Amino acid sequence: HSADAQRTDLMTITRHVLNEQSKHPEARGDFTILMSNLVLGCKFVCSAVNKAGLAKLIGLAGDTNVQGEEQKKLDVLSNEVFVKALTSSGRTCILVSEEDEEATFVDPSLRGRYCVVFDPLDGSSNIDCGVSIGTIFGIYMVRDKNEASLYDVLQPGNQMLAAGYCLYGSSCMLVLSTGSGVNGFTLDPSLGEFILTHPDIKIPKKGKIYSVNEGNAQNWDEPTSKYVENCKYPKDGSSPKSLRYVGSMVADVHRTLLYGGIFLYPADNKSPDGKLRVLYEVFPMSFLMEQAGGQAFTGKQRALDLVPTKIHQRSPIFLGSYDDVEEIKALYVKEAKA
Ligand code: P6P
Repeated sequence: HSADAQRTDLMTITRHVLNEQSKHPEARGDFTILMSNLVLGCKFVCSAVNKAGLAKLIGLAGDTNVQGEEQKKLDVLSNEVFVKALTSSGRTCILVSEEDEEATFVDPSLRGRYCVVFDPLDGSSNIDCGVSIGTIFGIYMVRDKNEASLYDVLQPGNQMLAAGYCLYGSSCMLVLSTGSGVNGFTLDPSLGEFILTHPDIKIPKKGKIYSVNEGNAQNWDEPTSKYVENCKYPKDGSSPKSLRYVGSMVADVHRTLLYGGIFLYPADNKSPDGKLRVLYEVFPMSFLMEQAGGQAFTGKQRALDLVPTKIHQRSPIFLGSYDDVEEIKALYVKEAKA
């Protein structure tokens, strides 16, 4: 295309998902409807997050706002918006949210074939200081919507049909994979549309950045300690890696995806399963990394092969550039054999 033609050939996320759907002749458009409701939720959260600071400024936050309503915390508000948007889509059956202790089983009259696991506003403790935050989601197909049970969401990540995140940062970016590669869409606020800006994202095979909370170093196990040591004092004479750690998973993973490198949230002797949640943090980000040519490892196995037994279960996670994860994997494998 000429640049001009490209500019007028708007590839919105809806059009992109429709194109993807046309590759599945049996598809009935349900996934497209599901995605458009998920996207609506992201647009709402993007707008609410951008106003949050202002809301605080004009005193809307805290006890009551000008309508005298109780000002909800952003993560509670975001969760309500996603639950309502997904339920009313008529395409979902079970919802698992970081904000809700129990899974939501959609009323049978409104049930569809998809199960959505999500963190509506991950990293929300960072809002007040203006650090980027995000929504993370994964999508499973229910076996039988009339016999829906927790079993349908206690599935390994390798059963996910799609996964993605929305980053609320300097721009609002939705990164999505439906199983054939990873694509990035940027919200154009003047159109209210997510436009394809990063087609077919591939993570560099090896990176120069490691991303971990060094404050936990005294609690790390041997393989993680050795790996991080080698990032800082390379034995092969190569230059040390840079440390970049935002403390907001979506921001750290997005940078890793685009620039390469490795993101680590290891187990430590205080939290043997690490901190990040399997269903709606570890699986979606691992799915995206593999689709982009990277990999994701728990310290024991390929992350997507892990079979969860509880919906809020945690797991250690090492994800990012293929070669970087391969290095730490070798250290864990060696320890397992010792
Ligand atoms: P720590 C944010 O609270 C979060 O859930 C993730 O977004 C982030 O990667 C992680 O926790 C940061 O945890 O222990 O390094 O502050």
